[in-house]
Amino acid sequence: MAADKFEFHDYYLTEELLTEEHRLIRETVRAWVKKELSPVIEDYAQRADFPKHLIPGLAEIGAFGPYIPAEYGGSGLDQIAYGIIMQELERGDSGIRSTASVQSSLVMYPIYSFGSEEQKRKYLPKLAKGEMMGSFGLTEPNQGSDPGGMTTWFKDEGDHVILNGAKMWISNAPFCDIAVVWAKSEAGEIHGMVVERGMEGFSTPETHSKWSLRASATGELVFDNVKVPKENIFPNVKGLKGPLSCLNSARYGISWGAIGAALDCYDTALRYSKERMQFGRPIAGFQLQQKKLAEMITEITKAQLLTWRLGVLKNENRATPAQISMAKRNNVNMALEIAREARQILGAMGIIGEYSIMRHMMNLESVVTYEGTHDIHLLITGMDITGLNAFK
Ligand code: TGC
Ligand code: FAD
Repeated sequence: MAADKFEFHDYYLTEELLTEEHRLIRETVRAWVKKELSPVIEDYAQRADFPKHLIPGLAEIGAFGPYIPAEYGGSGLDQIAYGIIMQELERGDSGIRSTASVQSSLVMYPIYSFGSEEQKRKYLPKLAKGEMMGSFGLTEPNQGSDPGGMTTWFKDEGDHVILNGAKMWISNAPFCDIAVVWAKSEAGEIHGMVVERGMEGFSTPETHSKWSLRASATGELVFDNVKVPKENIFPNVKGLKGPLSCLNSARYGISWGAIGAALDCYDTALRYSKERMQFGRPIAGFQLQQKKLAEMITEITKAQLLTWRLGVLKNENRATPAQISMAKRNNVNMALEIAREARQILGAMGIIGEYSIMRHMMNLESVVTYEGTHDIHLLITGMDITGLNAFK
């Protein structure tokens, strides 16, 4: 990949809305991405390999559980800081942001919010340090947008349960040490539990041949009569609202992350268009290219403002799930459209790995689907504004 020349674009001076601490975090993560991630990411994506050696560095910059209190190993930061970290990581690659989102919002968050004191002390400090990596199993082969119909189930056997079923499309599964798994009791109630690698009957086969998120490891979680101690079940939640609450946190982070991918595509296209000469002048001087670039920065600016406001509401515990859906849907779609337009500005050069645009575009095809598809988030907004449920 060509040298990382990324420059941040902040048309409405949103940096002024941040605290000194936020800016410091931004600089730290940005510098780490330039030094550690950018030089290797294209090679890992081309080989469809996850750069595992980056895990300690991610932990060091505080990418795992930034808003988890320090007593459990987190950094005790606010929600805007979490968003900034996700944005800077996704500026580098959505797959790396995915690893951090899953670890923070889908593994540490439920353990912190729904776990017993023993579970918190056992898992959270190691997860924060990257000494233990987690995955989150909600989706199944036959249940994607409709997770309430899951068939993974467990049977009560006194001091333990016996877990059977399978989860599919699970980020981090192939290398995870633990999995937060959502399954139904014999009574049909959804519960969450921590399944540990090494438990007999638990396997995590990798999913191959992805054209998207190639530098992120995706796989299945298969449970064949797995004996899970009852102390691994979350005591403080039951029902679909358990996993859906985790999604609120992850979707919020993605709404920031997608801006990072969009900024990287815009920045690359802007620089290229000023350098690339055709018909005796830089292509940036042609009105059609200016239209593309002007629309890109307009959409990025709108997304930056939307997301900053959402962060303030989240800090005040006032962000609703429907507001989060709106931001996830808008920002990921915005980033995907910018990636497509930016690719065209680079002409043929846009299709090769020397530039990051095509990788971002392919990654965003997963981001627009996972954590609730584009259509599902539209229906959540529709339900919120009309009071009518289009799902049932
Ligand atoms: P519904 O009957 O509406 O709700 C069931 C219960 O859940 C509550 N609830 C929520 N609670 C917290 N946060 C939310 N966002 C919530 N949405 C609903 C609801 O109040 C109710 O509570 P209660 O107490 O009455 O029982 O549920 P439904 O079955 O009709 O489904 C609604 C729907 C379609 C919106 C929901 O299921 C949905 O969001 N589907 C999309 C599935 C999804 O997003 N899957 C993501 C899997 S994880 C993933 O993709 C990780 S990618 C990671 C990476 O690499 O970054
Ligand atoms: P489906 O639900 O089958 O949907 C197919 C199409 O139908 C979509 O366009 C959808 O919008 C549309 N549709 C569905 N229902 C409706 C409706 N009611 N009205 C209108 N249209 C509808 N899951 C996890 O649990 N953990 C993970 O870590 C995880 N990581 C992932 C990583 C990757 C790379 C990918 C691609 C997925 C991951 N997922 C994960 C799964 C992801 O959350 C699901 O793919 C997603 O929720 C959609 O489910 P589905 O693919 O089964 O699509």
